[in-house]
Amino acid sequence: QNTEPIAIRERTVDGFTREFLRELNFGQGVDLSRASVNDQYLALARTVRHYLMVRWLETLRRQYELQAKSVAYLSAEFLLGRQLDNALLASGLQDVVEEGLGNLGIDLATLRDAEVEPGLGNGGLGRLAACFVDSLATMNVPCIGYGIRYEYGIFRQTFVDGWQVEKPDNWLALGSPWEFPHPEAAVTVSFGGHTETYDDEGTERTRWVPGWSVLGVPYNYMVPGFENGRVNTLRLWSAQATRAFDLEIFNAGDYAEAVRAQTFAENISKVLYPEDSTPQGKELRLQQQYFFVACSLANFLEEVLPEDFDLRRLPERIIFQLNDTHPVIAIPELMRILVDERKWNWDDAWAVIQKVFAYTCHTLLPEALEVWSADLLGRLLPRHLEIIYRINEEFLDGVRERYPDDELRVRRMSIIAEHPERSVRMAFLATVAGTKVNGVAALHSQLLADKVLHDFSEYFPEKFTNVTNGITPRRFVRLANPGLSGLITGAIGDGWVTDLERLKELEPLADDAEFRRLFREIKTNNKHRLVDVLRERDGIELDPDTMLDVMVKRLHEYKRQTLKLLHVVSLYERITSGVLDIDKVTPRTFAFGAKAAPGYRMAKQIIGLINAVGRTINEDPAVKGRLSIAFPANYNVTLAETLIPAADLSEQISLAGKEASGTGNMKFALNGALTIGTDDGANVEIRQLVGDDHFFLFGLTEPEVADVVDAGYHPTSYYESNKTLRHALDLIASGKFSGGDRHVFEPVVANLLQEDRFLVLADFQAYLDAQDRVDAAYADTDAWTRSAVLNVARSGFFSSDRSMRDYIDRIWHTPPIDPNA
Ligand code: 26Q
Repeated sequence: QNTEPIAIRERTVDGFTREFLRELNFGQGVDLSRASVNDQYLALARTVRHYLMVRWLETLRRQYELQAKSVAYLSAEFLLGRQLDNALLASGLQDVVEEGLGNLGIDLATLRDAEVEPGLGNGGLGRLAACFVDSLATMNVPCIGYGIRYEYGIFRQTFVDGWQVEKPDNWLALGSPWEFPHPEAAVTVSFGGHTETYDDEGTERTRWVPGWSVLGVPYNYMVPGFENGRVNTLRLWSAQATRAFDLEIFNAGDYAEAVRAQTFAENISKVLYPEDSTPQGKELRLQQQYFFVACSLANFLEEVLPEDFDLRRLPERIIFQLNDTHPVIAIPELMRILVDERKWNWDDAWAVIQKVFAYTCHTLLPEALEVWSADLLGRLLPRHLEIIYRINEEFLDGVRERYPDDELRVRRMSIIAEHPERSVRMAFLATVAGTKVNGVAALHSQLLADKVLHDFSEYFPEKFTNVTNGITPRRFVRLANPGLSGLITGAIGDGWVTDLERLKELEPLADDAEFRRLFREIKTNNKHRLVDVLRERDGIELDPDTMLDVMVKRLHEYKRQTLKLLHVVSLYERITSGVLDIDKVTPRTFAFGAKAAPGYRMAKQIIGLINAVGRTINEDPAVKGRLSIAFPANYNVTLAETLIPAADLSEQISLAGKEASGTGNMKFALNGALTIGTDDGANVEIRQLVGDDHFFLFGLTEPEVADVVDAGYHPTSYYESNKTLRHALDLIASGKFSGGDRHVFEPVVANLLQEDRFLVLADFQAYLDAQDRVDAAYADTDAWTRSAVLNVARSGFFSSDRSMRDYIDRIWHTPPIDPNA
């Protein structure tokens, strides 16, 4: 019997048009004359999805036949961005669709804009996961992304009087055409209860008697490779009440209680936690973590692997990559499955565990390292806590053996912390159990091994490695910057889209005046595109004839948005007080984009201050045409895609040693912005590759920071000795930006003067000096453009395809799949 998927649809304009109208009529139940934009968008998305479907089924079938080793990328966040354009690009349907819709009088751009982006992540870590699965599909590597289908993603940011107000992100309200729910494949996940031991034919075993459970329903998403026919799977889990749970209570006659139970279960995947550091230790967050990890392991072991698979061979078939500590509970979960359910002995199970997990760390801030109280863990996952205790005991036995009479070291390395309360250090657990631990940029991996996990890198030197982050050139260059893409392809062919190092071939063109002219023209066009978007989206009027200086990222003190702001305030203060001749000031637009965690008060204050300074400066005729601030609310992937290609200057100004990598920095460089930045995260590697002459470096280095802090840092001494700094801070403190009210921004000023944890004042003068160098460089348009071209030409290293190759070589050892097999 023929079980081949139905043949691919005709890839012609007529073929497409037929399919599209069919989807509109039969899928949406409307005819073209009455179809809303959303109807048309949904029909188009479903049509495109159908073209990819055969490839998806084919990929799954081939994977089942080959039984090749796969990557399971476990991540609590996948910040995908809009899907339509990427699906069109991957399937090669862009032209056909544009023409077909055009014939029907429909504008593709309008439908594109109808898509609400799935914001299932906070920032860098979630976007990285999305770039990685894109690269793996494009490189023909089998991968399943596993995560959570949050009903509400990252909040929608609005400003009320300049203050951040969060609105729920109801991204599913109009339906999501990209997901495939599979309720029949639901997995039961249990929580709570107690453990007990029993005699199993002479062996003492433990079983977990859970207190309650929920269902995990998988929703599959396509992850299409670029023009290569592979479509991998992203599987996101949604929580539902179990039948048993419901029925039991229904039968007891308590209808209200049954409905309440349902709500309780569904809460687990209700909302993404918007904190991206200083984790709060909330019970629901732990429930989320265990929920998606338990679903994913069960799914892989029971559905993806063949029924009779011998789990002793698991390392031949899978590597579970842990995206930070959020999925680390997978480690005791797999131990529990092997030891309690499959009745393996402990050592055999432990041997397999140590081969199938690898851990990526994304932070250096001590307060961002995840720790769960033993009390909470024991209540929610009693068996897992016991397993963690045993892992720790056996690990510490080894440490004692290697370092006799060093109890201090043993206490430092214990997975269990005792103070301020007994708790589990998830990063330590991941390091002990995993085959590899990696940081996300060279400097970060070095600091990880030397500082954060120093005892561990001494104990397990072979486990520590670096994989520098990357970004997908498909979304962030090819799609986001069609003008530049066309210019590049015209010059060197289109191979760069999947082999980004080929951008090197552009280097000689940096000296070609005509190429530079075209490059500049594209930048200007991108600015005009941004002008249109910001006018429409935010009512912001942006001047396209100014230097566009951009700082977009989550709001965090360590990222130092206040340093950027002090630069702006200082320029304004010096112009208005007559110290600076306005005619000597390069006209600039300072663009900010940043969400603050809702509970992070200082971050919200800083947002209020940026908006307040913006209002004052933008209204002041004294600096009109010279200085302005644009702070569009709700910076997200979609806005990044028009903002980044328009930028001239990229602000990457974190305190050295605090930003693990950064990935925005890479997106800007690849779109021809120059970077002003500290010696931090991946900036270090960007500067090394593009060259010092094409990068504005400033500020303390990481070892210098350590010295300053050790010597006792006193921000007031900088305030007292630097007049420019003093005047800028005094202007804020004077109430100039708060209608004369000196109290409003007092906390921000006081914090900088009294504490300044991230040495903003210490780096202030160096930053101003670097900005003067920026102005001088910008004045020579040709030299600036030359540097911008070289930034593009020399940044091919930052493709996430290269990151994937590094993971494969150093960590995963997944052989490539022969596309003809
Ligand atoms: C943890 C527990 C409870 C609640 C929330 C969290 C949580 C959620 C998200 C903790 C951290 C995050 C996200 C961190 C993140 O995005 N880190 C960034 O990762 C990027 C990719 O590696 C790096 O480029 C950035 O430098 C790093 O800040």
